[in-house]
Amino acid sequence: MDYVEVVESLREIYSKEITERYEYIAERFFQEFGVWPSFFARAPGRVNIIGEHIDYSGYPVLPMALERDTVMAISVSNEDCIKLKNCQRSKFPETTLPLSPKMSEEHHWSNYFIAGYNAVIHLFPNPKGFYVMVQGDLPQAAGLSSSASMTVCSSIATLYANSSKRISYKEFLPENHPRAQDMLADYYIATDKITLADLAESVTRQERLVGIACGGMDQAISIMAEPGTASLIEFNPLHVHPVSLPEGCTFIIANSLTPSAKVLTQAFRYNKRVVECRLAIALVCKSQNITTIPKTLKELQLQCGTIEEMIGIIENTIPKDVYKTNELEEIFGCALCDIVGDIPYSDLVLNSNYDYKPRLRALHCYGEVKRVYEFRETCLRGADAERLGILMNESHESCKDLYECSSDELDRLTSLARQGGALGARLTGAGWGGCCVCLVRNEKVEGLMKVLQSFYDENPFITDDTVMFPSKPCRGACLLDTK
Ligand code: NG1
Ligand code: MG
Repeated sequence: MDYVEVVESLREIYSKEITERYEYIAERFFQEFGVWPSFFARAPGRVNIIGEHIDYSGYPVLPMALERDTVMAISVSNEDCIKLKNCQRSKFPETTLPLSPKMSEEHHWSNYFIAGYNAVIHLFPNPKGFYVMVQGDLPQAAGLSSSASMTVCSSIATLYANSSKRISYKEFLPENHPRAQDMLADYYIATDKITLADLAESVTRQERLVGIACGGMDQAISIMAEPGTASLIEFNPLHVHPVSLPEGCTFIIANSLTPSAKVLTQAFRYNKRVVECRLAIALVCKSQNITTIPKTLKELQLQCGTIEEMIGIIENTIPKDVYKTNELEEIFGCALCDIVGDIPYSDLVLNSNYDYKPRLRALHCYGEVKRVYEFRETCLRGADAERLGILMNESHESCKDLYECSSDELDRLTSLARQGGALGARLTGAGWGGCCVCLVRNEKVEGLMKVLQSFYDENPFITDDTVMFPSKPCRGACLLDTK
């Protein structure tokens, strides 16, 4: 495959800016490896519009994919290894991986590459070596899923590098098909080796090995997003339903500039939330004499009643806000690890925490589920943007007070946004820092951005457009190839 051909066809269909980015990555590839890349893979980050911290409880979420993404340039080699480099080499040092790589115990960026690689490599008995140059334009630890965009990108790059078939978008989509523009190879991925839903689930399982007992929202939206719409994502089984966003409105993403370190800080707070949800389930089971403890709040609800009824059940059966480890062990008559031991990293959580808040966490989840459904219904009816804004504000309050995953900066930024004309504003992603998302009428975008700018004026070093930008729903991951 000829790189010049790739770039020429990119020029035909992409804007100058996008083409220049790919050319830059290809040139860096050539400098480092002495050959040109034969194809590119890209996978987007996402912004979650509503439905926070409920994917791992089995409930639907409503994100959209971003234009910002991770891009990989690839060329298959004759070597028995993967040579992995990043355009930002000081931040992401290069490494060489064997064809059956294991994640390193230390936090290294290549673990995310390995997660995506290992999600698909079992499909190929004789894996091939290849060269990879990575470049991404998503801020890290900002709640925009830079991690999933990396794992997804490496999974489709690995699939394609190892597949013997080469395909061209021109061959399998009629020229005037809207998706022909994307030079998609995902039709191939879907029909030949693995379905997109199985791919998303496999990447999620692997990403958990990096240190987080995460749900599957980020990987699913990065793979399955359709251009122009947000998605309602349901789990078990995975289903993605397009959701049209209100016309005449824009979503603005604004970074609180405090990184959201979910794995390493404050007693593994993300994983702690997963544990607390399970403790809520177990407390309800105890009081209702249910002997087999379901794994998710959704499975519990399916046994006990409607979402509305669940809120009452939680309020009645989990009377206190805070429980100590020994209190819980007394109630259950066993060690906590017997209740939560199957949750990844629960041992680390249990070793460093003595207070748990199962009631508040479960109340957030059931309340948030109601908001997700209402948000979607409102969009289906042609969208009452004001109501959507209220739901987003309520979601933020619930994340702040019940789930305790906001931060002072996020609270300040979201209230500034509301003062500045946003219909609604809320943290997005795991929280504890990172970005917020604001819904605003188009005619008020400029005014809102001016008001939000005052948050950044306090920090004279911030000039780039990664801190605040409008976002449109973009398509999911794809491969770019021309042969
Ligand atoms: P972030 O931290 O935004 O990538 C995390 C989880 C999601 C979901 C959200 C909270 C990962 C990879 N993803 O997203 O599954 O639970 O938090 O809604 O950790
Ligand atoms: Mg992430």
